[in-house]
Formats: sequence, structure tokens, C-alpha cells
Amino acid sequence: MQRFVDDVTFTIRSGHGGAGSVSFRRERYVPRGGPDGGNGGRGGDVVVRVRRNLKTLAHLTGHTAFSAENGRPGEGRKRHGRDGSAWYLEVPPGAAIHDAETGELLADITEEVDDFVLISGGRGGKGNTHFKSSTHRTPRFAQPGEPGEERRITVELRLIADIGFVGLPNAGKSSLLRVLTAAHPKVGNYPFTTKIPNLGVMRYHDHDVILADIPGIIEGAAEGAGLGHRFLRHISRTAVLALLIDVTEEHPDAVFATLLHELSAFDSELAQKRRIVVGTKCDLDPDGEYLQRLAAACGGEQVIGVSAAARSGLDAVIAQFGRMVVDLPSGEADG
Ligand SMILES: Nc1nc2c(ncn2[C@@H]2O[C@H](COP(=O)(O)OP(=O)(O)OP(=O)(O)O)[C@@H](O)[C@H]2O)c(=O)[nH]1
Ligand SMILES: [Mg+2]
Repeated sequence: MQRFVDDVTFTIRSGHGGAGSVSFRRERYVPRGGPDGGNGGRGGDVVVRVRRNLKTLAHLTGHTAFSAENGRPGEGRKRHGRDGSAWYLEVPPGAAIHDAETGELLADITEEVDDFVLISGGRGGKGNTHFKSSTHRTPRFAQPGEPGEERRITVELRLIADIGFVGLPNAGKSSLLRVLTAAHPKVGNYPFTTKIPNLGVMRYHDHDVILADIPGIIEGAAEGAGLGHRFLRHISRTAVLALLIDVTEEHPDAVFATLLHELSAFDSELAQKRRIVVGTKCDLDPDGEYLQRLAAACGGEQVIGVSAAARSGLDAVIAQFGRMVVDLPSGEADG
């Protein structure tokens, strides 16, 4: 599959250590108390956390920098400053983190691993209490906190779609992608409006489901007709296929057969993938007759109707897509 790469570049900063405190005990009847300045807190780390339910880097876009918290300064009465909290860089498996300036690979996350520190926070400075000795009873100095680190990084992610849209030109694939996701592929009432695949992210509960809209395929696509065949490989790694068929098609059985034929001619495994038939443009089918005819034409397939134009049936499509990809990722008891 072509690599749809998503990448974002931003600066990360770990927290500065808090300064140590210079302070002396002040008590009644003790005119010159000893030093009691506490240590500064540690600066927060930048920690990488791998989260399997993330599929994109959308949560990281639109920011120029992310910072962990600074450590708090120490205070009198030997009170230590609070440590700064970490900032968690949440990434999905498959993400690679590079130094944006040098290109150096800092982390290649292939699977779910435990949290790890990418850059550490600065140490807190020692308070003046620490410097008290028999020869130096009233140190009037403390350590500053150590500075944190700053780094510009690029996080890169190869996206693999979960669901690939397959259908004849004009079936309404791009229109459906537009209403299910924030993607804005071009829609046109002529064939082959879509020339390159579009990806969109659909939310299902707190999961991202990636949908791929590919150019329409026509009879002979697998042998090179139209634009479709070059793009069939884009869906070769998706878990599920959605076969989009215009419910007003006069011969839905022939359309369904063509789609299946092209899929298997391209790669027999494509025809074995889990799939769902989506009847599109149901606004043109107020009585549901066409949808019934489509369901009959597709034999025992799962069929669901939707209208991108009227935005009807979307919840059912989202629920069904989510069920197939998120709830039943390997297809157990599906169908
Ligand atoms: N009535 C109606 N028309 C629709 C609906 N969805 C799409 N259309 C129309 O169908 C035509 C094709 O829509 P697209 O979304 O571009 O179809 P596509 O499958 O992406 O087409 P290609 O990219 O050419 O393969 C456009 O004129 C759309 O306005 C729908 O729900 N109802
Ligand atoms: Mg299109």
C-alpha cells in the first residue's frame, strides 16, 4: 500500500529544575538561626506513551511547542519545591520520532511499549541548608535549578486504512468520506473525480477509524482499465472493504458482480476480506425499495443504506464500521 504519511514537527521542552532556596531560620529568641532553605523540585520529563487506540497525529497538530512543567523553587523551613509534572507525548504504534534538525532517529515505535523518557527535566538546585558545614555555618547561596532540554522533533506516522471504499465511478465514495470524516475530497457528477486516494478519520467512541476513498473501479480495472487498478493496492492491507453501490443502479447484481470480479482478478485475497455493502444515495429511495432490491442482488451480504446528501443513516454506518474494525477486529462472530 502506498504510504500515507502523516507528520508533525514541534518543539518539546522538559522542565527546568526549581532553584534551591536561601533562607534562615527565624524564631523568637533565636536571633541568628541556621540555614533552612529547601531544594528545588525536578523539572518534568517529556515522556513517550504509546496508545493503541490512536491512529493519527491529529492531537499533535496546530501547536508549535509542548512543555513539561518546571520544578518549583525550594522554600524556607527546608521545604522542597514540588517536582514538575511530565508532559506525555502520546503516539500510536507505528510512529517514528526524529530530531527535526539532524534527522536522527530518536525512537521507532513499532509496538506497544512501556512509557519512556525522551528528554529529562533539569535537576532541582540544592537549598542553602545543603551547604552548611562546620566551617560554613551560614551559607548565603543556593544552587540554581538545572535548565531543562529543548528539542525540535518530527513525529511521523504511516497510516494504514482500516476500511477501503470500493465502488464504480460516481457511486458516492468521496461524498460518504466527507460526511463521515473531516476530509474534503472533491465530489463531482462525473466519473473519476477522485484521482488519488483520500484518507479520512472517523471517530468511533474514543477510537480513530481510518477510511480510504479510492478512485472508482470499472470493469477491466484489474487489467488496467480506468484508474482503479493502480489503486486497488491501496486497499490491500485494509481490514475491511466497504462496497459502495448506488441504490438507484438499474442492475445492482451486475454491479456487485463486477466489483467482486475486479477485486478477485486483482488479488484473490481482496475478495476474501471482510466486507459490507453500502447502498448509497438512499435519499433517492424514500420507500426503501431500491435498497431491498440491492440486498436481494447481493445474496447473503450485510447491506446497509445511507445518504450522504441527506445525511441519513450515518449513525448506523458509523456503528457498523466501528463494530467491524474496533469491536471485532479479527471478525469473530461477525456477520
Ligand atoms: N442524491 C444523492 N447524490 C449523491 C449522494 N452522494 C453522492 N451523490 C452525487 O453522486 C455524484 C458522485 O459523487 P462522488 O462522491 O464524487 O462519487 P465517487 O464515488 O467518489 O466518484 P469517483 O471519484 O468519480 O469514483 C455527485 O454528483 C454527488 O453529488 C447522495 O447521498 N445522494
Ligand atoms: Mg471520488
